[in-house]
Order: sequence, then structure tokens, then C-alpha cells
Amino acid sequence: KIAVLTETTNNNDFYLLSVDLKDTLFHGKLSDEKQSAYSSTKTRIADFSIFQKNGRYIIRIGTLVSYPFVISNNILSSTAIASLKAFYFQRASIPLEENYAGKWKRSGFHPDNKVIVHASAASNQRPEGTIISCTGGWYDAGDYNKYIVNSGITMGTLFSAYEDFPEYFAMLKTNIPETGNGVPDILNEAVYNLRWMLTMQDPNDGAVYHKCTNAAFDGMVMPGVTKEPRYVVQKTSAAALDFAAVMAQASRIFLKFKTEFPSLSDSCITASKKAFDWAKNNSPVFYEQDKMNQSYKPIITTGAYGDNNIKDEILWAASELYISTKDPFYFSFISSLRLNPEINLPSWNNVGMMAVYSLLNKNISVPEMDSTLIFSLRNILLKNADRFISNTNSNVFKTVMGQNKADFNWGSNSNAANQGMLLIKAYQLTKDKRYINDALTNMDYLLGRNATGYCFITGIGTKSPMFPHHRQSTADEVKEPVPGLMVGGPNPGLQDHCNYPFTEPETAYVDISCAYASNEIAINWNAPLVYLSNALIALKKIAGYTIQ
Ligand code: 9MR
Ligand code: 9MR
Repeated sequence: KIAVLTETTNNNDFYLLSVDLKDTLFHGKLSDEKQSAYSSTKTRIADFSIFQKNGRYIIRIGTLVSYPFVISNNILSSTAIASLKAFYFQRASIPLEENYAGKWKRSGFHPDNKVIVHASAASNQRPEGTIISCTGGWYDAGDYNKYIVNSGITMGTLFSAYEDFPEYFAMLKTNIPETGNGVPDILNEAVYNLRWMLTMQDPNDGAVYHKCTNAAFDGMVMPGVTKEPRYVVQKTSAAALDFAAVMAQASRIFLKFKTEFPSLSDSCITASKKAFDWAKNNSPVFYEQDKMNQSYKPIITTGAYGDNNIKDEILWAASELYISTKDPFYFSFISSLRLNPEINLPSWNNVGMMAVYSLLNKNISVPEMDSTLIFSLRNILLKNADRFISNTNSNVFKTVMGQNKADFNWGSNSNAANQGMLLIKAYQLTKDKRYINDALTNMDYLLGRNATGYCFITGIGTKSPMFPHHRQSTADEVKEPVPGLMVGGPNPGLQDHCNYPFTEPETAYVDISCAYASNEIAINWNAPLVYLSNALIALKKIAGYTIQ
């Protein structure tokens, strides 16, 4: 248990007090001051690990007083549940009922039952202007559009959480309309988006539309206020491959839920193979929005998720298909890519590690692979993990996050969560508890042990975002933002040109709704938070661990 002091003081002593300030329960010495690498922040550490009593406390240093904090045995459970429940709040095409949404209930939505095939996506069977239905799915982020590429990694991450901890997730309930139907809520939630993804495939050729979107972003209004036309835009290779990976993963997961979802598993594997074949049989199509806008009308200006390197998407799709079908055909794509050095921390455009996660997963039945391949896959994962944990102790916040300047980009908080997820995977491979301890440092980072002092998850902790770039949270009448959403976090790119009080890498964060480059929320950022917070609880229950 450590607290980090970011203010200057001449005091060398810190005190742990009850929140009413009546009892002083612990006294310790602050460490020496250290200069942070990625901002002007100087820190001193208050270590009170040996203090064991549950309760609500503050730390006092001279006249400085910390936010109140809690010591308890299930400190992460509110984050674990809220981060998953957040996906329910992102559901498109339905009203959110009070029973599930509480004061964040809303009646409006984007029906998406009359979506227009954009000129960029036209084919003989579905010419420009054809109307199709693409209902359901999650809004991507603070905006109301739905993007296949970003859904890909999001779904892969949630499915991976389930495949790693199925017994744990069987018990986890989030109070959504499907709760109690015999299916774990993490899967119920994922099915809501899965069914939308299925509508994004053109059954005629197996290709997958890149996104379902407005031509331009809606204003900061509630869902359903604007009735702008919605389009499916361009069929791309990245969309087809991410789709294929997710569908293959889904097909093996839903095999076990044949009673609840009789034909879902079969539909998923058929869809997956068709999408993979389309990607394989056609020359690569990349999503280049500006170029596209020179040829087609209307001009599309919403999120691009353009990615012109699809080696990693091929690896991921082929791996999931190989695991689910055992067909050696897919293996050829894996073996040829086995030593790709670009395989590192996952992000929406870098999914090679998702393949490594699945291929090494001991909980699922992966066909036999030669030991050299397994060795090199392990090596890729553990090399990343060991790099993450190499300097945690010398980092001034004692976190994995922030050891590299590159950690701080658009969506930096998802790097912290994804690093934590990768470390949990490393623990599962090695049973080395150092990896869990270090994963926990990033959980602490996200909950407030960082240079901004913010807990980056809405509705959690004492000082958390009140004005995320999230259209519903901005437009509704409710004071508190929709809960359980993790904001992007410090990003010195400042692409939103809002007014930032601090602009250094680890402090470039501002809690105003204008700030989409640091204070937006997104499904692909929440997913690794779901993984990390729930895995830390599950591992405590299953394996038991002590935190050093
Ligand atoms: O709300 C949009 C957000 O979801 C995107 O991440 C961001 C960058 O593409 O753009 C936001 O929309 C802004 C638009 O780009 C420019 N006009 C103001 C919009 C709302 O702040
Ligand atoms: O997460 C995306 C980030 O990596 C990019 O740098 C950024 C600009 O292209 O876009 C982010 O994704 C946004 C998407 O384009 C539209 N919905 C909101 C997403 C999060 O800001």
C-alpha cells in the first residue's frame, strides 16, 4: 500500500488517519524526492503496506491531506462490475430502461434498421442506396457510430477474459435485461454487439463493411435527437479479418450455449470463414477516408480506424480460425508469421498479440503445435512482460505505466490496462506472481496513483471525470456522467485544441467535455479494464495471491 505525494513539503513524516481525523493509526517516513521522467512532477512515496486494518482513511503530511481511500478485501469489485456494465450503457438501437440504467435511463436511440449502402461500398447485388438493417451493437465511444475494426479488438478482449476465467464470469452479474438467462453476463453483453457485427457482412461475397456511421459526427445531443441518415461504408480487409477473428472465437465459446443460442455458433463459424476467404482472395483494401472522399459522395468525416498493415490481422484471424476449426489450412498463415517482431502491446490497429494470447491459452483446446512455435510465442509474450516489469520500482509512481514516453498517446489509459492484461497472461503462463503484482500497479495507476491524481473511471473513487467527451453524459440532465467508463487519459498530442492546464506527457489531461483527445471514452479502452479488474479478483479467488 503506497501513496504518492506530488506536492512539495519540508515534512518527512506521514500519518494515516481515520476519515473523521479523530484517530491517528499509523506513522511512517516519506522516501526521498524523485523527479519524474515525463513531467515536472516530483514525488515522494508513503509506504504503509504493513498497515492491515480495513476501513476508510486519509493520509496527512503536515497540512496536506489526501483524498479519502478505502482498505478492504474486495476493493476492485465496484470497478470490475461497472466497467462491464458500461457496455450496456453504450447499446445502440434500444431505449435504456430505468430497471437497468437507473437515473441514466434514456428513451432515444439510433434504430439503424434503414441503413444506406454508401457509394464506396456498392456492389452489383447491393448498389449504392440499397437499404439494409444494421441494428444493435455498441456506440463506439463518445460518438454514436459503430466501427468494425474497433469492435474487433474490443470483442476479442472480452472473449479472452471469458476464456481465461469462465467459472468466475459464470457468477458475475451486471443487472442487464438478459441477466439470469443461464448465460454469463459478459457473454450476454458481447452477443448484443456480435449480432450487430453479423449484419455488417454482405452475404453475397462475405466482405465486411468498415463502419455503420453518420456522414458527420452528431452534435453533443442525446441518442435519437438527430435523424441523420446512416451509411455502411467501404468493405475493407481489416474489417473482414477482425470480423473473422471475432466470429471464430465466438463460434467456439457459444458451442457450450446451444440451448440458449441454438444456431449462433454455426452462424459465426460460417461467417468467419467467408470473411477470411474474401480477405484472402482479394487484393488488400485499406480504409483511406480522405482518398475515398475524393471519389464518393456524401463525404464521410467520422472516425477512420484506418490501418494499412494487415499482417497482424491475418495472424489473428487465422489463429482463431485454426483453434476453432483445427483445419491445417489456417495454420500455414500462422507459421509463416511466427517471428514477427511487430507483435507487441495490443491496440485497435495492432492485434497480433491477440493471436498469441489465444494460441497459448491452456483453458481452450488448441491443436498440437510444434515446440519451437510454442517457444517463440511464449518468448514474444514474456519478452514484452519482462520489459514492462523491468523498471517498475524506479518509476516515481511505482507503476508499469509511464516507464516509456510512448505510453502517453490518444487512449493512453488503455495502454495501462492492456499492459496489465498482458502481465496477467504472463502470470498464467509462468505462475510467477511478480507479474500479478505489477499488473496491480497499473490498476492503481488507473484508480488514481498517477501524475494527475484522477481516478480515470467515471463513478469510481473521489476525484474522477465529471465531464467526459461522451454525448449522453453531456446532454442528459443527470449531474453524474454515465458510470464505469474509462477516459482516454493523458495525451500530449492535444489534438482537440481545448484548453489544457498541463501539457506534459503524463499530465496532459483535462476533465472538460471538449477534450476528446484525453477525456473521451471508448469501448476498446473499457474492454482491457474489464479484463484487468476482473482478472485480479478472479485470480485472488482461484489461485490466491499476496501483494508485496
Ligand atoms: O465527438 C468526436 C469524437 O468521437 C472523435 O474522437 C473526435 C475525433 O475524430 O471528433 C469528435 O467530434 C468533433 C469533430 O471532430 C470536430 N467538431 C467537434 C466534434 C465534437 O467535439
Ligand atoms: O482511438 C483512436 C486513436 O487511436 C486515434 O489516434 C484517433 C484519431 O484517429 O481516433 C481514436 O478513435 C476515435 C474514433 O476515430 C472515433 N470514435 C472515438 C474514438 C476514440 O477517440
